[in-house]
Amino acid sequence: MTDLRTRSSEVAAPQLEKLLRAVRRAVPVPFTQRDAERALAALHATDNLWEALRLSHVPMRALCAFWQRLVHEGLLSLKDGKLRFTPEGQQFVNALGIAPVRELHCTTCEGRGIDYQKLPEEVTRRFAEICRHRPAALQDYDQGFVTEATTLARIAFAWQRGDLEGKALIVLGDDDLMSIAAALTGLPKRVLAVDVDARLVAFINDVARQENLPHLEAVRYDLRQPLPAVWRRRFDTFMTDPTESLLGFQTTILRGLLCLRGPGSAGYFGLTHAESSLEKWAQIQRFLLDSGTVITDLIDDFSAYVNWDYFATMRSWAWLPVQTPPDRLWYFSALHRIELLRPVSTPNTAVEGDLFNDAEAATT
Ligand code: SPD
Repeated sequence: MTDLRTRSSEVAAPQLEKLLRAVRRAVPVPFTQRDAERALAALHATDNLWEALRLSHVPMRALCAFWQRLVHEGLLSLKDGKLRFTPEGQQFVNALGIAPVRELHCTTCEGRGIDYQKLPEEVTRRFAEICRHRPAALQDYDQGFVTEATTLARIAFAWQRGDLEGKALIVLGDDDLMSIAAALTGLPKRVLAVDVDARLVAFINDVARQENLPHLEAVRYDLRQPLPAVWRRRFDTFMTDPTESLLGFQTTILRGLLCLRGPGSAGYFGLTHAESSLEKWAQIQRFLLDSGTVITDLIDDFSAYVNWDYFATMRSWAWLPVQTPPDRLWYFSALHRIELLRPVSTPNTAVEGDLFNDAEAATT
């Protein structure tokens, strides 16, 4: 006997196929059936656009095209800036058997698996005070810094993994002020921050002087240029949070790898779903393996980003079905730790081209 649910899923499955084809025609970004299911599950859980973005774990460009398509098909309404299923849309997700996204992570550590409050209280207090005067995020360099809790949690995590205490740390691009948080612990024997942004270099060096952190230094450096010989194979650990065009990402990681002493050294970076499809994640994972590293840790949604004030000029603003300013944290990234297995043999040449944009870039 064919029940109502079976009959409606016979209609819904081809309708989903049609939606997938339309999105794939509209944008040059991978969009899988599972992406569509994740996006529907998020809309099942919230009617807030920014919350739905966070929960979907789908590249923003494809997600926005999907939302537009749902509206076009009469499955989603946009009344009062809210994304709500129409009765037909509700029937559609029910027929597909899609459950709402569930958030079951630990509320104490916010799902990071690390308690940054175990850092000395003085570190968190001084870091909070320093951050009050930090430079604003600049769109030119795709800056967008993480919450203070995130930076401290990254440092606590690296400490736990043995990548901080007595080690030499380099931070490539440091609007998150990881170098300062690391130096405040007094654990690393050396902390060097390199950044193209002269404001950040001056800020970090001022903090080093004012806070009496003699092992902390910042130097202006453009990652497009070959890595200076004085930094090659001099560090045990690198940390970075690269822009996510494939070229920008690979350039940053390759410079980081060149800094490492050799096998056993470690690197940390973040990667989002908002600007990187799982196809890009796969490309990056292949690149990491081919570069002689292995991923030892991957914690999704570890890093939460403070809303930058250039949201209305980022390229994804025009894609949104409703132009409503972010009213909560929505941009998150997965913390990755990699460890070097073999000596680094990558070339150290200058890089040309657009480091900030590829088809999936959304917040540049
Ligand atoms: N454009 C604002 C956000 C930029 C953040 N860049 C780092 C992304 C995580 N790898």
